[in-house]
Amino acid sequence: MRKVSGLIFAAVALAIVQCFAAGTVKDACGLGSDTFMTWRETSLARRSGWYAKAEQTMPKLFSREVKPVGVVKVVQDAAAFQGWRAIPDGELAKAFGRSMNPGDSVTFDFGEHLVGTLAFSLVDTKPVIDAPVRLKFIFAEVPLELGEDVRKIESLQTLSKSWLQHEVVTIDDVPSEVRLPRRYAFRYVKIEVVAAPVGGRFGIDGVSATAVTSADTSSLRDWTAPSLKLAKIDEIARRTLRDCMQTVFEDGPKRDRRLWLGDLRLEALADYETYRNFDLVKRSLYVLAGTVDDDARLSSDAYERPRVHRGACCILDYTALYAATVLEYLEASGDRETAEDLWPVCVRQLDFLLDTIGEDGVFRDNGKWWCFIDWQSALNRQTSEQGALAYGFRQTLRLAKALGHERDVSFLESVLVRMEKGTEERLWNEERGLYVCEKDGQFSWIGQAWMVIGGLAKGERAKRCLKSVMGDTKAVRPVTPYANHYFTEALYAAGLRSEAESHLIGYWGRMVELGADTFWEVFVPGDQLASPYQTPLINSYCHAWSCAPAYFLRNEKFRTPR
Ligand code: RAM
Repeated sequence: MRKVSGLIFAAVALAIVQCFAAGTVKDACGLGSDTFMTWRETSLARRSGWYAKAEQTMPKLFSREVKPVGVVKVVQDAAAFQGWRAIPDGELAKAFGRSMNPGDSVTFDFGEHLVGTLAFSLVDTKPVIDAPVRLKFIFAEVPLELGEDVRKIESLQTLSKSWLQHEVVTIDDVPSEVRLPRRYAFRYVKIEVVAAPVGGRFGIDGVSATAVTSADTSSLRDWTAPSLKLAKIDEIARRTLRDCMQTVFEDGPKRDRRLWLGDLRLEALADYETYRNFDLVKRSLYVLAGTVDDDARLSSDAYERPRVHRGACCILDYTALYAATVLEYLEASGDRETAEDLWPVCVRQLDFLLDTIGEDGVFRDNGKWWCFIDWQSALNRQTSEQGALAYGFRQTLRLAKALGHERDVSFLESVLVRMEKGTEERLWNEERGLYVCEKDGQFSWIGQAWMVIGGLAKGERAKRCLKSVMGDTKAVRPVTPYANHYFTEALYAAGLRSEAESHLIGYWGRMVELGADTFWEVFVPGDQLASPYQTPLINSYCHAWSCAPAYFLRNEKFRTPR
């Protein structure tokens, strides 16, 4: 026993020495106490406990049958989103039961984005069926996925081409009823005859989709939109959220079809204003808690199948948002028991987060993390991470207060004071009136936004940095609705309400004008083919982190007095 405590003492001493050597603020924080020493021994039990709780809150999936509303073809059109437009292609009724031959195709339009499975029947139009029918399916969220030549991406190096929703199926029996086993995210389905009995002997009939979601649309909160434009933005935001709500909050039902911490936070905020499925938030928080490794480090993504397990990504700015997400869940649902249960996870993340803040109170990339913030490749993330971490610490303090655990994390108050000082001394540029990164002097929209959200820029200073960045053509601009969400939030937080609403309408409203059924993963107004994955074919067009308007438009605290 004495030997064990001696070892523990030595380990604590070593950890403290390492903290000092690293020159981070962590040394001043008193972390590394009992909780840390007992974590390793108990982590397996904790993980399985959290996964078990996640299983207990498995949501019910609501399903509905959806029939196609038309038959379309896609044509190139420079004025259309990404240069492709879907136009009517004959009568829907005539597409059913029509004799088909190899090379023939038909594209059904379901009229709106949905997530689910496809069923159809094959009928015989002539005797005798002497060979199987081989069909190719392309499921598409946007017309580009039907028009663009996929051979162009043969050598894709980023994500797998298996994310393309393409399928080849061989059916031996005609007539027969067929349901494809995989779940797809789509508005359009193109069916092409690859091979079939010679002489037009079969046709396709009875096409229908079973759409699934864990959003109970009958529980949607009432809200009266102040204008038709805002009603439309809200409708599309809600549909985006609905289709991402499955057995966890997915990021995109087309791709990656999994739980991501950063996406979860924004989905949960929109959910509280709309469908109010608190259990889905609870389950998602528990799934993520279950991903902690033996050092208690959360994963930023989690897979549900074939069994729940952690993903490969640790995103610093996502980790900083875990406590905030727990706090918001507590405030929305009143479920104190869950927040209490997850409190140790929140505290242990501080151990890693604080490691990235220097003694001077400034964030520096220590190479141990994926610093994400946005898909903008030109972005220097220093100012953004500085603000995001400060926000994470503030929300951890607020959560501690709500749960009566202030003493566990009281050191965060002085960390924040140090960060405020460091920000002022090292990152503020008086001449430009905004925050810049140390190495290259870069300044970005999202960097200012996080400074405001993190409470490092307050009052007039907050207004000034946001206005300065919007007025400077050299500023690095965000490329995702995720970063645009936080920019909008910062405008509201700084009291720039009409600018916030204009930004929201300008950005999400532009997607509406371009025909969005659901809001997209990436949207750069001047570059509709922008993609972090080398090709917009792999982009997701119903993406969790884009559902923010439902939160901003419906939540009382953002309401612009008219
Ligand atoms: C992509 C997805 C997801 C996001 C991560 C960082 O894989 O778009 O939504 O959270 O990146």
